[in-house]
Amino acid sequence: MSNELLEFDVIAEALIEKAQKDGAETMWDRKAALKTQCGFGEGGICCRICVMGPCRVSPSPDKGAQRGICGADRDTIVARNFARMCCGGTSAHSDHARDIVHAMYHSSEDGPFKIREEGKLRKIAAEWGIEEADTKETYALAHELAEMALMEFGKPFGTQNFLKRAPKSRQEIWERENIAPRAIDQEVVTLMHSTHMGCASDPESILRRSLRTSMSDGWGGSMIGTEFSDIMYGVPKERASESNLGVIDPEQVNIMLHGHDPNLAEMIAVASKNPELIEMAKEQGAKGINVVGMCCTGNEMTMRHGIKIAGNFYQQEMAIITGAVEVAVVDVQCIFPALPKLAKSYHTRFISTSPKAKIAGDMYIEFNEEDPLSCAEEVIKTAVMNFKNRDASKVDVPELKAETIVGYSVETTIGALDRVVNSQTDVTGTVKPLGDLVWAGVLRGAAGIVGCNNPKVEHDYAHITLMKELIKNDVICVVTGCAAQAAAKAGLLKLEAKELCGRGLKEACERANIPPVLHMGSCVDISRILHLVTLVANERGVDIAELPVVGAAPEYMSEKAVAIASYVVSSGLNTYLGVMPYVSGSENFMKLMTEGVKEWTGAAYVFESDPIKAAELIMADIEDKRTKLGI
Ligand code: NFS
Ligand code: SF4
Repeated sequence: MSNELLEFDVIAEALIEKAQKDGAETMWDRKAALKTQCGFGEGGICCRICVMGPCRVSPSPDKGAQRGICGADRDTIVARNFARMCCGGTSAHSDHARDIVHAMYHSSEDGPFKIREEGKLRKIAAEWGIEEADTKETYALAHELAEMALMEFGKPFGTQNFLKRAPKSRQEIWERENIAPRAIDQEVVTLMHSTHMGCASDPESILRRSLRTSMSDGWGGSMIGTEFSDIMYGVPKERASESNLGVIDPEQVNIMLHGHDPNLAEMIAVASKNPELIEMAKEQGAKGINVVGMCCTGNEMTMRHGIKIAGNFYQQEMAIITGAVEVAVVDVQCIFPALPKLAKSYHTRFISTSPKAKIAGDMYIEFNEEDPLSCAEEVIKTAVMNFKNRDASKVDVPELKAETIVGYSVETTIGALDRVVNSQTDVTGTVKPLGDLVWAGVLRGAAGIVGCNNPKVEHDYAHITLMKELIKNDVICVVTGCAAQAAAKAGLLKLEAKELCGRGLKEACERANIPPVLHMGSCVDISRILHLVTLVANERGVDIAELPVVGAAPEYMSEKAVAIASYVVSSGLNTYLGVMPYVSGSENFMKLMTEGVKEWTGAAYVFESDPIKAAELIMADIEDKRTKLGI
C-alpha cells in the first residue's frame, strides 16, 4: 500500500476514535452491530416480492429448499432481484435528470435558472432535430428542448434520442438484441411489471430486460442529466481545486453540500457569494463562508466552480465529526439517514431539501424550482447563525488535502488533445489525437473507473491501487463519482502524477499538459465517458466493443452502480466489479452475466475483488483487443 493511503487511514482512524470520544455513532459501529450479514441476501436468493414469502432458497442444487412457495427457483429469484436493482439505479439517475430538465423549462433571462451555454443548447437542439435550432430565440428554444427531453421519459413510441450518437454497428446490436431503450419511465415500469410475482421467470429474458432498462439510464437519463446541466450551468473546464477533509476551514462558516442534483448546489453557490450574507458571517466572528462538496454534488461543483471537495461517500460522517461544519445540506441519494443524529453530537444542523428525500431528525427546508434562491439563502443564514454554537473543544480538522485539476468534460478533453497536435498542419477540435495515441501504442488503452465506497473493502484502496497499476501500464484513466474523489485525495489528479506512469502515458501527459487520471464529473457524467468512447469509435470506424477500453467499479455499493455496469456492458465494454453483486446464489445467472451476455453485446461483467488481479485481467483484455485490431 502507498504512503498516502497509510497516512489517510491513520486520519480516518483518528476521526473514528474522536467519534467514540464524542459519543457519536458511525457506520462502523452499525456494521459491527449487524454482526454477520445474511448469506441468503448476499447470494440474492431471498425473495420477498410477494407476501407468501419471504422465500429463502438454497444456493445448492443438491440440498435445501429448491423453490419458493410459487415455484420460483434460484435463477429466477436472483434474476428478479438483480433486475429490480437496475430499476432502482435507473430511476435515481433519471429522476435527477428530470429535475434538471424541469429547471431548464423554468429558465429565463432574469430568473435564477439561466442558459449559460447557448452553443451547446443549439447543438443538442439540432442533434435532436429541432428546426431552426440556430436562429430561434434562446429561451424559446430552451423551453422547446426541455419539453422534448421530458418526452424522453414518457413518449409512447420510439427509442432514446441519444442512441443515435453511437456507432451504427452498436445501434444495430441494440436493435438485434432488443435492448434499445424506449421511454425511460416505461423501461422501469415494464421491468417492475416483469418481475412482479407470477410474471417473467426466464433468467435470460430478465437479464436482457435489465440491460434495456439500464440503457435508458446511460443513454437516456444520465446523458440528459449531464448535457442539460452543462447547458444551464456551464460546460466544465480545466481548473484547480483541492480535496479531502482539510478543505474544511475552522475559521470560516462551513457548509457541507451533499447529494447529487446541481440545481440546489448551484443556488447555494450563488447565495454564498451574497455580500450581505458574507458580512453577516463576519459579524458572527467568522472570516467568511466556505462551501465544501461531498459525493457527487461535490463533483458537479468542483467541475464547474472549483468548489473544494471534503470527501467521498465514506467520509460523509467524518466531515461532521470534525466539529467544524455549521450546516450539512442535502438533496437526494447516498445520504446516510444517520446524519441528523450524528449532527446532534455536534453543533451541526442537518437540512434536507427534497420532498423526494425528506430525512427525519432535524431541519427540512424545501427547495422549490419556482423560487430556488430563498431555500439557498435560508440554508446559508442558518449556517451563519450557527457558527457561534460551535464547541471549540470538539473541533479537530485533519490537515490533509491534495491539490487537483478537474473539469474534463468531453469538450475540455478535446481542447486538451489539441495541444498534442500541430495546429498549423493538423485538424483540431476532434478526438483524433487520442485515437492516434492509442493506435500508435503510446497509450495501450483507457479505463473508466467509477463508483462508490463500500465498507466490505478497504476504503479507497481498490480505487487507488487499480488506477496506479493501470497508469503504470500506460492506460489512461477517466474517473467519476466517489472513485474520482479517491483519485483526488491520493494526488492522482495532479500533473505530477505523470511520474507514476509508464513512458508512453507520461509523454502523452506532458504533451497535452494533463494528469494521467482525468476527473470527468459525477456518476451521471459517466455519460461523458460513453460519449468520448463513442467519438473515438466513430472516428476510427470501429465498434465500441473493439476498442481497448474497459469499465471498472472497484468499491461500488449503490443500485445506480448496478445500472451503470449494465449499460456499460450493453455499450460493449467489459466491466470489472470489485464487489460481488447479489447474484452468487445462482450459478446459471452468474454464467449469463460473465459469459452469456458476451454473445449479445460483445462484453461481459467480470468479478474480481483484488485490484492487483483486476489490473492484470484488464491489461490482458486490453492487449487482446489491440491484437484483434492489429495495432
Ligand atoms: Ni455514484 Fe454519486 Fe458516490 Fe456511489 Fe453515491 S455519490 S452517483 S452512487 S456513493 S459514486
Ligand atoms: Fe416466495 Fe414466489 Fe412470493 Fe417470491 S414471489 S416471495 S418466491 S412465493
